[in-house]
Amino acid sequence: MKYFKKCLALTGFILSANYLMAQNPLIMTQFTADPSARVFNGKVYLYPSHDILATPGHGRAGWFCMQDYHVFSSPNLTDWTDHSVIVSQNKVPWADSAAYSMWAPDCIERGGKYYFYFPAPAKAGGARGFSVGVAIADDPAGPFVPQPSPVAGIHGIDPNVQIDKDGQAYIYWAQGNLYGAKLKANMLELDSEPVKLEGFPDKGLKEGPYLFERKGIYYMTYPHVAGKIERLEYAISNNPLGPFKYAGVLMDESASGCWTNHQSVIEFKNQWYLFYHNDDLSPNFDKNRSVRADSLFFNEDGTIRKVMPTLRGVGISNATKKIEIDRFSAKSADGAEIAFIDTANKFQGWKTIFNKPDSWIKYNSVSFGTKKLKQIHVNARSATGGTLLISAEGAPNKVIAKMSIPKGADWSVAKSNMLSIPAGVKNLIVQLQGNGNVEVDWISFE
Ligand code: FUB
Repeated sequence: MKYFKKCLALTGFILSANYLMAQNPLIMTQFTADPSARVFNGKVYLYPSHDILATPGHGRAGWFCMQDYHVFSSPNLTDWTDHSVIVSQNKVPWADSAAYSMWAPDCIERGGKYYFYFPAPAKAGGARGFSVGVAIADDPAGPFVPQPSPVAGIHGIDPNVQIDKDGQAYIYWAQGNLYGAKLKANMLELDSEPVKLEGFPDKGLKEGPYLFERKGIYYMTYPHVAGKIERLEYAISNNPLGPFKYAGVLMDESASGCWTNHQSVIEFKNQWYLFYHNDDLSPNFDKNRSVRADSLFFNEDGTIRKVMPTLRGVGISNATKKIEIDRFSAKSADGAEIAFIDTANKFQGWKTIFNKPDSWIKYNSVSFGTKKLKQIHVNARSATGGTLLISAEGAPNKVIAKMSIPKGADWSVAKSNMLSIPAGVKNLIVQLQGNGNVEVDWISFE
């Protein structure tokens, strides 16, 4: 079964199902990139690209390889449902079904219909380079019906569509620089000549335009190669088509060296979020990326505070679900190392290795709800045997459980009664008591 799941994940053919996922990266069952997040009907919908590994005859080895799109939704930014494939290269009438280049998409609602925009190369005889297609659905999770032809007048990648307060729709795309045009109310045809958007740095590739409006300011966010790899920047305007004024860096180049980044920004339940990607599940090949989310904050003057990427990400973790403490909020400088559980199947995620005396890790925002939870479960193994102290952060920190992990080579779930029972939302600290070597996969409460 493990081998079957691994094959599905590597080839990108994961079956439609509900998956519980949280933290960064958001999706642990397949590679995801170029996230366009949207709020529809009180839920967050995520429309990412779907990276897969090229295989002989299917895509170009060593390059981006994408044959379809999935959509995911979440009511709380913690639990995500995969609604499976919504558009495939071999079901788009005009697209080259052997191109494996279904790059960054977007989706928007108008009049109760959902318009999904995606770039792809056309079949022989069509336009050269990338065109932008549209697929339409009655529900944000599909089914989506691709239109017979791409949008006339657009040659480029990374479509982004926004509808202004007056009802006028705009479409943006990239081709080295950023471009924009008005869209007709049918959302399928341009309603103005495309213009190159002005006000961005002259040098270095710019792509992935994503516009949003807040308090009358239009924020154009975009990845830009200012140095060697992409970082996220933004520019502002009082007009959806500019001219824009460069306003700063939204997120620095990734520490891991992932060459691309790609963003979207939403407000959900009174908090703003930045969705972006990194190469968490494929640190040695940055064309297999994974979507992340972190909170975004504005200054009083409307400028955006630079977003620092975290592993903890966003959302509140339910104490009764598996809490992956390796997606930590903070940790001791020494010890508490993070490593893949199985380097041959990175979709299994990470483990925390407590290998220095009293090393610790902190995981924020765990909801203990109102039900009295009595036991703690820890999936762990230990080469030495050791003891973990689990505390709920407060004043003073309170040890809520003490867990003995027996010496042994195999993973097993250790269970122990709790010493005290926290309520509400707490930050957890897991600490090795004294010496030892203890590896933890996840913890959970029952
Ligand atoms: O995913 C393929 C391309 O990489 C996207 O279209 C760009 O924005 C970059 O993320």
